[in-house]
Amino acid sequence: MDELVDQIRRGDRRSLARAMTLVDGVGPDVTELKDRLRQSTGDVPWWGFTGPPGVGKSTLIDALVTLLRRSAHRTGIIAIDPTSPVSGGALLGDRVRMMRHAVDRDVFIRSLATRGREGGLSDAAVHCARLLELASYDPVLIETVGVGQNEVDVASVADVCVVVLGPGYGDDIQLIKAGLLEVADVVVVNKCDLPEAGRLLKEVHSAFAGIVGVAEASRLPDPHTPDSAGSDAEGDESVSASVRRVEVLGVEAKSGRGVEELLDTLMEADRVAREPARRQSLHDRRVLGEIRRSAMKRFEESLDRVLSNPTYRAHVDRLLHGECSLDMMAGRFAADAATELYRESPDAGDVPGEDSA
Ligand SMILES: Nc1nc2c(ncn2[C@@H]2O[C@H](COP(=O)(O)OP(=O)(O)O)[C@@H](O)[C@H]2O)c(=O)[nH]1
Ligand SMILES: [Mg+2]
Repeated sequence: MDELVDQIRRGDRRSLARAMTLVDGVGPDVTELKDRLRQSTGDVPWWGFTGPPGVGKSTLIDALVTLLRRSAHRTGIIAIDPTSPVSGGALLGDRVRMMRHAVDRDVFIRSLATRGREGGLSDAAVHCARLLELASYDPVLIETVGVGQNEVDVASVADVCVVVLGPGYGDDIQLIKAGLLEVADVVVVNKCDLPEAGRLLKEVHSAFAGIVGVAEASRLPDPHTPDSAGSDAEGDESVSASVRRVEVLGVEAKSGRGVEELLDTLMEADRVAREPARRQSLHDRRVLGEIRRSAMKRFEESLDRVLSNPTYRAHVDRLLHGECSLDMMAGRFAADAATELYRESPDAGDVPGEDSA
């Protein structure tokens, strides 16, 4: 384990690739590796790119990586596709689009498929991103499909979140606004070479740009306000902890037009994300997300076991005969599931630093 970690730190790509396969699995060794990763990373902001399939995320990332390489940034990329199996078409497409970087030793691209993964995606992305960070890739870019109601919740593990839209892809601004505004730092309208893009960019501008009243529903509070959208720095103090400014940019990923401006914006957001207090809160959020996902998984498994127990037949009858409310019954099952969990792992009460009640 120590040797593997050392080799990754020294930049050995094969060890890195092997570790990425490892963290995708389970077992005591893997748990130890994951714990090590969690303890030795958290300094590098991760940039998330999300948007509908075909909007040009991979092309955009490719263009950004070209610029990042010019300024000697070693860049790690995780490309996630919720529909295709690992060897499938879309991921292959991503690889092809980023192929010119594939031979670059200072660029590392990892594809993750979500099929058959059942919610483990955020964790898989987190572990892989940490591995990239351990191998001194900075920044780490995560590409993920999704817009609106997004069950692939990878945007929530990114520290800098870019939503990519384009003509014909995600024109339903209201839906997008509802689903992603609270996580977006930057909204990019791609394919501005196409005539229909103008109208979309206008719409997006009026829906998103300069918004400073966005509640950070899914993020920990912070005074994150990149200020290149025109306001003076003096306004920053007055912005409360629960609001944030969303940048809007139009680009042509294919030709590279506008990508430099986007990179400037991202670099500024990255700089803000590195400020110690902000860094701490982002890292806490990430780790809390891990704890939550793991706890929920255990609870759901326990609840399923409890619900499948035949002795609960009688309780169902009581509910059907109106002898108790659904709330009462659900509370009872939930409590039983929690009790079962506690029985299975009594040491869960012995988390260091906890006072027992
Ligand atoms: N016209 C135009 N097409 C683009 C642009 N950027 C990407 N594309 C094309 O859009 C398609 C999907 O791109 P891709 O990067 O794979 O999208 P992803 O699914 O979001 O990763 C490809 O055929 C790209 O060549 C652009 O700026 N203008
Ligand atoms: Mg792609």
